[in-house]
Amino acid sequence: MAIIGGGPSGLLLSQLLNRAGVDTVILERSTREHVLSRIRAGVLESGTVELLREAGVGDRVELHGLPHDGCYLTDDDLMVHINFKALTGKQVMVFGQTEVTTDLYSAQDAMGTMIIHGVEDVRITDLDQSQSCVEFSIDGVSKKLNCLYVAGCDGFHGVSRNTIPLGVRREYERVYPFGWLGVLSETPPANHELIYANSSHGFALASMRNENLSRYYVQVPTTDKVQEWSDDRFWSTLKKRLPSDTAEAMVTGASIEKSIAPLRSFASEPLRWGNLFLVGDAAHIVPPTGAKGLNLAVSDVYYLHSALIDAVKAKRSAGIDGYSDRALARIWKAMRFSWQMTTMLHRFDDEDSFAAQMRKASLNHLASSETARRELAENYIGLPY
Ligand code: RFL
Ligand code: PHB
Repeated sequence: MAIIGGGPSGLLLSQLLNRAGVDTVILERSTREHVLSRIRAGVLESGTVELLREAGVGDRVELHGLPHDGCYLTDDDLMVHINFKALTGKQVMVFGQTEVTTDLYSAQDAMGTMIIHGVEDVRITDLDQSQSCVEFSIDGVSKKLNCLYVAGCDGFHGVSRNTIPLGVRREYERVYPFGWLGVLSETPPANHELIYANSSHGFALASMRNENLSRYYVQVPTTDKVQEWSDDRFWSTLKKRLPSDTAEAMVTGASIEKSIAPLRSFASEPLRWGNLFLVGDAAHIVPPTGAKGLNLAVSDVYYLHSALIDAVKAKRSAGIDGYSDRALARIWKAMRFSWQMTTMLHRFDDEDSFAAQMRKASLNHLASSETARRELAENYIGLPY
């Protein structure tokens, strides 16, 4: 198997395949240091944690992950508690994507998997033949890799998706008119559970990595540049958006990372074309408001790894034939949830006064209806595979 992309999807898929005796080669454009320095997801569904365990990389999540029983959605000083544990019996785990990726690289090294960093000009060919081919160059030298199947795990800006002819591909997209400015700081978290805050000033999120490492986000215009955001400006903006008690008590400090991510919903269908399978961000993007991106990449891997093992080891094709439809059914539900959370919690620049009232009403409804809270909790902790 050729796996394009050494992010979480590519690494996890490779790890699960290797454990079942299927050989893989991973082709990654960036250096390992670069992949490991990208601060991204922080919330893992229990299904994600279970699959990491099955892949033999569950020890550190278990030891250092922070199990969360709930989270808060707020509207100025109104705080609505969503008690996942009471409403669904499940929890989520707060554990950084960088940690997951670190563990996967170590496990893959121990397996002796060939991971080639710094690949350029990747081209996938012969997808309709019994053997396919991936051409690439490394240090200016052209190489060719023959394989049975190709997994496109190369993220939103990768090459795999565009290998599928335009006439076959259907794409769905919504680009939101704002981004998230994220800050990592060595300070204790503002609250013991995550706070998703709606306010008249815009959205903010208070998250964390551990008891002395906080992760915060504020909604910003897509045109903003990181250099325009001093630490002081960031903290004062964040404080205006969080409930006043939390803002007053929170500890601030120097940022150790600061970046802006645009928000979009995107899906490309189908996920399979000949011997090529798309996985994770290569096929779909959700706005981070529902904490679903990495978890969706993992559920794709869940469906695909067993299907590929069946195809390679037992020559049974039912699994790979059904992969696209099976994965997309779950993907669209997570797309809906992420879009709904985003719409409910963000201020749109050109919005009318009615829109702000709708957001307030949604939060008031959540505050008064256990049914509404359960619906949110069921989606947040992760729909069944
Ligand atoms: P990745 O992580 O983008 O990895 C793809 C890899 O492919 C490489 N690549 C290529 N390699 C070879 N040839 C090419 N032509 C290539 N083109 C690209 C890239 O260098 C890269 O290493 O995709 P993957 O593996 O599918 O993983 C997806 C997740 O990274 C992503 O969905 C999450 O980070 C999204 N996300 C969140 N997800 C959650 O489940 N919970 C969260 O709390 C959460 N928070 C977030 C997030 C994403 C964020 N940003 C920055 C968009 C918070 C933020 C701010
Ligand atoms: C994070 O901690 O980075 C994080 C948490 C929850 C989200 C998005 C990002 O919904």
